[in-house]
Amino acid sequence: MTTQQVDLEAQLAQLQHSAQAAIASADTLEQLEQLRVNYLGKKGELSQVLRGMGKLDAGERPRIGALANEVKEILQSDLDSKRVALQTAQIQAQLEAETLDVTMPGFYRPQGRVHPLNSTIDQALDVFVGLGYTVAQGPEMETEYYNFEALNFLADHPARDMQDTLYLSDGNLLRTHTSTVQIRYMEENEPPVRIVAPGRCYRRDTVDATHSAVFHQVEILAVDEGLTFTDLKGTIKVFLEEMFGELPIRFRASYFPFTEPSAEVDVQWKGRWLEVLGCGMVDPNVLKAVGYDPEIYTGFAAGFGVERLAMVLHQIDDIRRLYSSDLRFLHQFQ
Ligand code: 2NL
Repeated sequence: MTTQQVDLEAQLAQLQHSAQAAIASADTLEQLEQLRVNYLGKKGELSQVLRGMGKLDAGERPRIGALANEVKEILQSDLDSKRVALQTAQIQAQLEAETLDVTMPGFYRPQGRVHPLNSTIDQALDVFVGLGYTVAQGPEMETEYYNFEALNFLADHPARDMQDTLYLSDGNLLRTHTSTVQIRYMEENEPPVRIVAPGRCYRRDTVDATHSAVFHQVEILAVDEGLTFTDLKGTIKVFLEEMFGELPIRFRASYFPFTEPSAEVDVQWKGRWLEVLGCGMVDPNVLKAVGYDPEIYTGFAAGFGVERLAMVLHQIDDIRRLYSSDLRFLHQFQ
């Protein structure tokens, strides 16, 4: 055996020994990959050792070559099993980190509720949507035309007074009812019309137990050929039955600028007659204002204050409670 040969054999043994030790102590897949490059890569240590084979006698090369292959295969197999071990450990660590302890106490999340004004609006919309009405909405800032003129309020009507209506400095105003939405809808659509318009309204008012400067209204409007006061009465009866259950109701003659004839409706609730809404046949002047021919079409309309209805339904004694955001109050509903 030549010294060259002994030398190479020793180098291979040394390489195998140090590589195996390094592989065994690798902690990460990145480190392992670095070791593979360092030992078995094209410019790695094994390649360097094999470069020494050029100096060997031709007869000795096969044995050293075979030995080198053996080392390479051993290291390759060590790398493979170490990689599998590291991957398994990684998955295991991840599984342990993500373990869900189903016996842990839950987080307390306070339960939200629907505000009584919104549940009253929702209830009313459900009834009218069930009757085939479409929900319509519009702006809260309005012009005098949509809030008063188109609704047949005369120029000197007291409701138009600065005392009652909130005017903006540019001459616009905050709507005092959602009839504005219905006028806008009729301008854009031909009959038949069946709409329900919920929304926030404003008035210039001193706040007390029954008055609020901001309040909510729901109005309905139907326009078609041949609609009569009887259609209005039937619709109101169905609506109030859905809201209050079957109670005695009565229609009293009344007056609104935008309906003729007009009526106010009371329900008998715990032995007392309570006024709950106003209604009537759409005034021909209102139909004309939106370009409908009153000789062909008739309509009926109704409107109610959401606060008032919610107060009757839930026996609330002061309208201000509906705006106080007092959870002790709000938790009682729904
Ligand atoms: C009430 C009374 C009412 C209407 C609203 C209406 C709308 C148009 C045409 C005709 Cl576009 N009428 N709405 C009709 C009668 C009564 O509301 O006491 N609301 C709180």
